[in-house]
Order: sequence, then structure tokens, then C-alpha cells
Amino acid sequence: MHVTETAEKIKRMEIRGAGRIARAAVEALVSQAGILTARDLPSFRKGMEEAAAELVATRPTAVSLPNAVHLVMAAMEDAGTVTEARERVKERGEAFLRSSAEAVHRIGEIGAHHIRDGDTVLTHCNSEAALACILTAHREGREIEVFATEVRPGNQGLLTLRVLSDAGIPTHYIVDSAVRHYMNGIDRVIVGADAVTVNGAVVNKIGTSQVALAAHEARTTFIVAAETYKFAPRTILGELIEIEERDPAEVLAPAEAARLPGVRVHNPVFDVTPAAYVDLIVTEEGAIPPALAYLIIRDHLGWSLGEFHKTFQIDHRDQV
Ligand code: RI2
Repeated sequence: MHVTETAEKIKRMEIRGAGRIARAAVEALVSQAGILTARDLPSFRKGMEEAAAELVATRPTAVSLPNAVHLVMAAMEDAGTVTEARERVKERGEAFLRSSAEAVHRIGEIGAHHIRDGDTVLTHCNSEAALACILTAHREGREIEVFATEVRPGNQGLLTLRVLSDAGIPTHYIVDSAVRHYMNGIDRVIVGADAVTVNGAVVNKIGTSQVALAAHEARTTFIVAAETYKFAPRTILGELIEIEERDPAEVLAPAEAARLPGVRVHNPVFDVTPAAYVDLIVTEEGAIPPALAYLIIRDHLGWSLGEFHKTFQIDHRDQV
């Protein structure tokens, strides 16, 4: 698929889910590298950079998107010719697609260990990483039931219901505001992530922090399933994750809103769950407490504070 078509689909959320968005962007970059006609390396790079910028600008919150795009673009760094650059983008892109799929599989295996026979699990939104844990536990023979939320306003809960129903897992469908009502009967909450910050806070679909709060109050284990490329390197520098605000029309029909002139409708689609409410983050490298988020950013994404200082030529003395 071409870059612009992919970008439009991501914006409209026809392609959605932090992992899927990253993979679609990488596929678009690989395809762009294949079709870009450039006489020399600088113009090839420029064409690729424009494509990367268009993809990254689609949605601001899921850090999987800039992380994956950065990884693929960095493959061109020491290419000497257009052919070489094209080849490297292709190789790196394909490697990312393979490792991203493997990561979900591995997260499923690791996360499933945290689901016991007889458990009732609650999930919010539609996360392939979180579902991988639930599906693996079910495949391994654990008898489980799942509560899945509706997820206003996008109703991504329906996507989750289809996956669970296809797998034959007994499932309960509830509106988002019913979470606390049921929480005492829930053994595990498992959700995905769009971003994990250096201090272990988790950015995920709006409502996740309320689910976490209810889980915390009920002493229910709260697990996040997130590939390492969802960890946000730039939060080391104190950068905040931008919370996407979508069209208010997704929340209240424009005709209805027009009759309510004094009312402003808000539609933030993500929220931040503090690390204190997160028991475990399951990555493909293993399950970690949120306090170890920096290690993932440093050891698996290759970004440390020193790296930032070099890359952005920050003078250490200015930082103190
Ligand atoms: P996986 C989604 O965002 C949800 O917030 C979900 O929990 C998260 O991405 C991670 O999804 P959106 O695109 O990568 O629906 O685990 O706004 O599939």
C-alpha cells in the first residue's frame, strides 16, 4: 500500500492498534523505497524522509509508530548508493515485521503464565498483545472467562468479542462504566499499551486508568502487555506523550451537539495509568515491573541519556 493511502487509513483508524499501525507504516516505507525514483542518494533520502514524516504525523500517541519508522530509516544511514539504501530499508523493514509478529507470540507465552486455571480476566479495548496472553492461556487448557468492555466511543470492544468468541472463550460484554461494579470478581486485568514512559507509566485507550484504579482498590493484579518498541525513549528527556484528541462527532452526533450551543464535547482517546497501579509489564524480553522501563529503553531500544546527548549535541553541563 502507498504511503498516503496507509497514512489516511491510520488517521481514520481503519488501521488501528499500536502494533498494527507500526507494521503498516513499515510496510508502506518498504513499498515506498521500492517505487521511489531518485537519481542520487540525497534525493532518495529526502523522498524517504517525507514519507516517514507523513506516516509519523498520522496519530500522535502510539510511540510504536515513530519507533518503528526510526528503526527502518536508520538502516539507510551508512548506505553508499541508492540501491544499497533501498536494499537496507527492505531488509530492516522485513526484519521488523518478523520480529514484531514474534514479539506478540512471545508475549502471549509469557503473559499466559500469569493466568491461572479458573481465572476471570478483564480486558479493555482491543490489544493483540493482551489477547495473545488470553488466547495462549486458553490454548494451553486453562479454563478462563473474560470480561470485555465496550470502549466508547470507538467500540473496539466488539473486535475483542469476535476474537474471544471465535476462540470459544466464555465472554461477558460490559459498558465501560460497569468495570468497578464487577471488579471484585476479576482475578486479572490485562491490557495493551500505546506507550510506556521511562517512569513506567502506561498510556493506553481512554478509560484504562479508571480500570487500573478499580483494580488497585480491589487488589486485582493489573498486567500490561507491550512489545519493547512501545517504550518511549524521548520520555528520558522529560518529553510527555501527546494524548490524541479526536473529532467530538465520534462522541456526540453533530446534529445533537448543534442543539447544545453551550456544551463543549471532549474526545481524548488515551489516558495515562501511573506506574503505581501497574503490577507487571509483559514484554517479549520477559515480564518486568514498571520501575524497570528505563532498562528496556536503554538495552533494547538502544537509547540512553548519553545517546541523546550525543545525537542532539546536548551539553551535559546544561542539564544539571
Ligand atoms: P496492540 C490501541 O489503540 C489500544 O489502545 C490498544 O490497547 C493499543 O492500541 C495496543 O494495541 P487504538 O489504535 O498493539 O485503538 O496490543 O487507538 O494491538
